[in-house]
Amino acid sequence: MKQLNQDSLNSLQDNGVSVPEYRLNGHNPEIGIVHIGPGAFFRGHQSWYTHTAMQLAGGDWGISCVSMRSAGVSEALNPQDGLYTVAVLDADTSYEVVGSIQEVLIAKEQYQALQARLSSEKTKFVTMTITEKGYCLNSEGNLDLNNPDIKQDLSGEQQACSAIGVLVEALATRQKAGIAPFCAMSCDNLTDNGKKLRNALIQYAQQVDANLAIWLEDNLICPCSMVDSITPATDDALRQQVSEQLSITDNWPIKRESFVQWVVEDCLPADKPAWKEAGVTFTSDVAGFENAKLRLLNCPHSSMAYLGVLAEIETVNDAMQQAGLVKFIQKMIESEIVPSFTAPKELDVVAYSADILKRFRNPAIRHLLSQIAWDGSQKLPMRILPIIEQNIADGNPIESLSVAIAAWCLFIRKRYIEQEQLVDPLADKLLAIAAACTDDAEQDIAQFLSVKEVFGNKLSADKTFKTSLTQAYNKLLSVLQSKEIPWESLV
Ligand code: CS2
Repeated sequence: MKQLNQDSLNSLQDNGVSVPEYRLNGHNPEIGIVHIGPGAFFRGHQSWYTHTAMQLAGGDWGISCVSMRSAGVSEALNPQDGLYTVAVLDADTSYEVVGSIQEVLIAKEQYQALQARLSSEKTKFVTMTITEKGYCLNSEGNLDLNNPDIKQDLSGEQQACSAIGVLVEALATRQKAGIAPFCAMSCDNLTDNGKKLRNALIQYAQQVDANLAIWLEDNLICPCSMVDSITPATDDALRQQVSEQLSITDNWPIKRESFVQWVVEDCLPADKPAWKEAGVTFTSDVAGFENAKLRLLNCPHSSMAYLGVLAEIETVNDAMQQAGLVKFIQKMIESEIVPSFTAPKELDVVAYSADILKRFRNPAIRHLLSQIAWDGSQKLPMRILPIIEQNIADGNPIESLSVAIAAWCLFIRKRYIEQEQLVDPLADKLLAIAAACTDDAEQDIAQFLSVKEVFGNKLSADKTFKTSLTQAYNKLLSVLQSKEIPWESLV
């Protein structure tokens, strides 16, 4: 079977598959964007949007995509000239070959080439999906100067290993060469992601060169954005499905649902891809959309992940088959999440939330709860804890949100007891707490709450939260033994 690449692209058109017309006959757009973090989400979302923009309006918006350490994506996509398939799996299935990626670099091994790309005048945007931990922030949202990667990069002894260190070095080169900064766009599930990125870059620059920091204050644009599309990890079943449908071998296709949304703060330079025509929403109220998405999608997602893993449920769709669990989540949404924020005027919260639960039921997508459970110490402060803080301040209930946090604590204990890997940058610390747990809810919860990196000073010391969390933990301990978990009795 032929391999997907520039040569085989022309023949694919005959299979009824959508192909990047701007790349037919060997034409390649020049690189105008560097993206850090070439995971499935980026390839199903931002890369696809830029591809769609070039399908509609052309332009030199090829992407150089950068992996900080791992060689996997480069080994898979470089032999394919950056081409890969997006399989949209929903009520209808469709396949699209995406052509926006022009090269894949590994920062660790191709550092000089990466710096050259980032410093080039032709690079107008740097986008990133580096996950919450990639920003190296502390619980106050500032750059964590004690983070080992940041410490190492600031010492200047070796090439930078953090995305923040890499980007500031390139920005310094641009300043010296009289080239304006690139527009830096965070595409991660962080509240105020653009502001946090901008702060991290400027705070890092302050440690290196006060002049550079001032120049960035004056010139650096970091729009906030909300990104959304459920994109589970690729598996062999998908590779096989794609090769059967396209009669071609694709080393690393991507699967996602048909829903896709990108809402960006309306402050981008004029010279940009035709993202608007490709469906990107530009608005001055990203925070409203971001709150709605983090609270109505990511919070239920993580809640289901921890509760589901405890109950040995495998996927989101499986969890949605448990009527009691769904009722629990619905009650959480209605009584505790919806009252916690103001949605943008144009968003019908009830319909939006119902639609999210429908997306969770997509039978064509196997989204592992264990994957969503990764990095809880980084995700909870973005998607659940701010709701709890807000509800305490407003005198609103926090019972079911406390159940979700208690489930996270018990999930860590489960990983410890079963000696399974805990994927989390704070794994060592959290597993040490799990090791000392005794089923004495008061004591166990006090230990978890002492992790300030997660709970911050305020929630760590909040009595209302502590009481509610202790009760939830006790309730979960008592129901998890049941054969049929009485989910509704949890609130
Ligand atoms: C999920 C998200 O893994 C997770 O934490 O909640 O990746 C979720 O699928 C996306 O944010 C959907 O846009």
